[in-house]
Amino acid sequence: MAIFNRMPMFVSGAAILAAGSPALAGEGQPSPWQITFQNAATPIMVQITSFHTFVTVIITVIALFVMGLLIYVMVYFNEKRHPQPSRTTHNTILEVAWTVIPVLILVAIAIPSFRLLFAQYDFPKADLTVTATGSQWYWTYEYPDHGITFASIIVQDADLKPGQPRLLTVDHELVVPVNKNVIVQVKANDVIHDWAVPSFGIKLDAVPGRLQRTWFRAERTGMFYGQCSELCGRNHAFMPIAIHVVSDEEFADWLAKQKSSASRDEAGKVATAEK
Ligand SMILES: [Cu+2]
Repeated sequence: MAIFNRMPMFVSGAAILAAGSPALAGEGQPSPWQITFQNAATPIMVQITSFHTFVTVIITVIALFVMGLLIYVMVYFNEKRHPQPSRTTHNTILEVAWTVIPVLILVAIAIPSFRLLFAQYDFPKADLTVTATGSQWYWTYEYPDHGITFASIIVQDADLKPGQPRLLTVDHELVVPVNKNVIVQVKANDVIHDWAVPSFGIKLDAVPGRLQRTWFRAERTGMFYGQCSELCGRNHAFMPIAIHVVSDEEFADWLAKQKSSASRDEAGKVATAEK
């Protein structure tokens, strides 16, 4: 029977749940059996996660309360037990309560909701500005203050090195310093794409002819992955976003290396042009 075939899956799922394995969250990328958000790597994602938990608790309490009322009514006020229905139509206290309490609940949700919204749109002073441009089907990154531009293209399965996640690894990842405010300008060349990085709490449409902005401050070093999140055509699933968060020194080294290779390319072009 199908259900028994699936038993091992249920059992291992339960075992993971019981163990409270960190695999349930995922660090910088999705993980098997993940049921929660990826671990937050920015203050905004910390805020999103706690807002989500807060609202989930409220929803759960309301759902249980309504279910309890329904069961209560079905058990104690069914036709068998109550052949003569009550003729009560108004109860002022009850009516005030079921109006005021939901209003208070909504206000309690609105306050942290707006606080989060303002935090997302309150751009700090930029330590670094990068531009992400979506094209069918890859991202181009630009560091306008450093004159660096490069395309970031998916690595095919056959070319993956050990430890590199499938469908998320790119040839040149976006490199940013840790604990620095990075402003990301997002745009598109052809159709609408979407620059999304779950552990940073970012999901922003890349719209042709329009410059959108978001920001993040990564608080840990490491690799953080995302994917284009707007259906953009045949290879929509194959234009991942990979961000390498590094220390200040590593970032300075990387910048220097990029600049020297860029000037070498320029020199090469000049040399070729002169031939
Ligand atoms: Cu896309």
